[in-house]
Amino acid sequence: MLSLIPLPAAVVPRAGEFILGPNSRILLTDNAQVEAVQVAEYLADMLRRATGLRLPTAAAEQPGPGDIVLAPDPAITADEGYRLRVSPDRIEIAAQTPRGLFYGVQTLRQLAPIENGPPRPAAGRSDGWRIPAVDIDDAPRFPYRGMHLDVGRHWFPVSFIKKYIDLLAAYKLNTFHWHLTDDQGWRIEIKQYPRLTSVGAWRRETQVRSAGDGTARLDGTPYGGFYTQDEIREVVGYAAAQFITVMPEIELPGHSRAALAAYPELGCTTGPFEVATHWGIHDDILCPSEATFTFLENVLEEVLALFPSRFIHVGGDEAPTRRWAASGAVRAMMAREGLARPAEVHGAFMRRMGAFLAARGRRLVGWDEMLEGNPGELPGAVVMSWRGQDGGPRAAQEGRDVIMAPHQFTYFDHYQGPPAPDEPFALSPALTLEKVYSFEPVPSDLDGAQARHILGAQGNVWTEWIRTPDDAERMALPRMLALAEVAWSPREARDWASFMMRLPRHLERLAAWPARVGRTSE
Ligand code: TNX
Repeated sequence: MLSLIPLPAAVVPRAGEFILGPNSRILLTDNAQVEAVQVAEYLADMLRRATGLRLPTAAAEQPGPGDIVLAPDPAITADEGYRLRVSPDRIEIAAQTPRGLFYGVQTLRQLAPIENGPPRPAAGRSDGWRIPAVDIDDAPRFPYRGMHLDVGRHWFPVSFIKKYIDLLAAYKLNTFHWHLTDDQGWRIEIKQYPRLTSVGAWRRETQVRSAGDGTARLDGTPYGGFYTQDEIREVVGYAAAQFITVMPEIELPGHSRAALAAYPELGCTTGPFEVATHWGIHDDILCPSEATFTFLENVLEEVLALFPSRFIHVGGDEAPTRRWAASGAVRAMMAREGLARPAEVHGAFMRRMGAFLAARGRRLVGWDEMLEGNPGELPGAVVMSWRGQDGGPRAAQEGRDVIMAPHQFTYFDHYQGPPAPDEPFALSPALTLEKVYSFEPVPSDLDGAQARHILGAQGNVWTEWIRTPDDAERMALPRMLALAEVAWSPREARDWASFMMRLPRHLERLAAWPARVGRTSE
């Protein structure tokens, strides 16, 4: 059995095996695109880590025995699809796009020895590493396959962000949803508003709980951190080299206490506001004034310059309307704009931001609460469905595109099973690996046309109770692998027993995972 995760669309084992040895080469066609050359170099780097062999990359020569050939093939129509042929004679990876080649390389990687694993003689033989012959034809089920990380509640170093991106790439996920702002911290440098990070990135202390403990207390220790624009660019470039889009999230109008602490004039009251030290839902949110809209548009201009992603997430979740309802200015705005309920002010936020983004060729993404404020048409907007499984189907029925991230199946801040005695506090009920694996992103009540609005699925890692990179990994893994298979593999091919048979090899691989695997400028 080949331990491939996510399971490819079609796998046909063949007789024999390919031998990778010191004379193997990685060959590209003469006119290969720059990105394809980079994929070849990535493969060479990976095989070096796995076997110690330094294989040359060369432009198309006649492939000889033991060579690996990366070839363009316009007949492979799926943008992310590829064909992998391992025969005793050679390995061939074909795709229409460099992205497809990259996924073929990721599949080959799972057939090769573990990188930085325990030293292995070449499968016990002196003449090379053996890779079983196989024909694989593969393409993803969904175009959007995401993992989220909340760096607002806790900040994670760039080195870990890169490792996270490496992990996503290894499992053919293609979007990193970077949750950059929240009540408890603003984590992205914005040149026009320096107080967002000089003030908004720091909190006085943090609400904590001991392992398994229900009682919360404040730890009395100042906490903070942020990413400079140079660091952001570095991460975006690092991800792009692995065909991962970084989708930033700037939370509005709620989850914005850090922004209010920095610029109190954006609130509906005079505050005072403080970067939050407690978790949960906070009443102080952005006030729908021209000053706020100008601020948000200026912030987003800088964000757009940093992130080429078509999708830009603007939050929209958990925004209580209490402050709006009590504000004379907001009531006057509602009368002026014909908004019946304070909730519709939320729709006004979404319309304004949606139009701003659309005019710049981007698409607004919002949590499913965005549907409740009568946002109207919102051309191009995408709903991220998290509160159960109703928001998604409703949005799809309204003709909106949807990303499914229902908390019952994709919230990796919940325990994975009965907590170990010393395990850091996490949310209940437990979300087991099997439950993640059972997740079906396309709700059963959608017809074919509606189902095409389901762009894909995402796993979310909220970090109120996740303080360190080790903890984030422990929570994300191995559930991320189940999610990856849900988002990539054909529905009919999914099989829990088979997944469990394939998993141990990956646990071994993950245990040996180097701090950073991908290529980097550092
Ligand atoms: C709800 S999911 C939130 C987050 C919390 C999470 C905890 C969503 C859009 N909002 O702010 O971190 O629950 O699971």
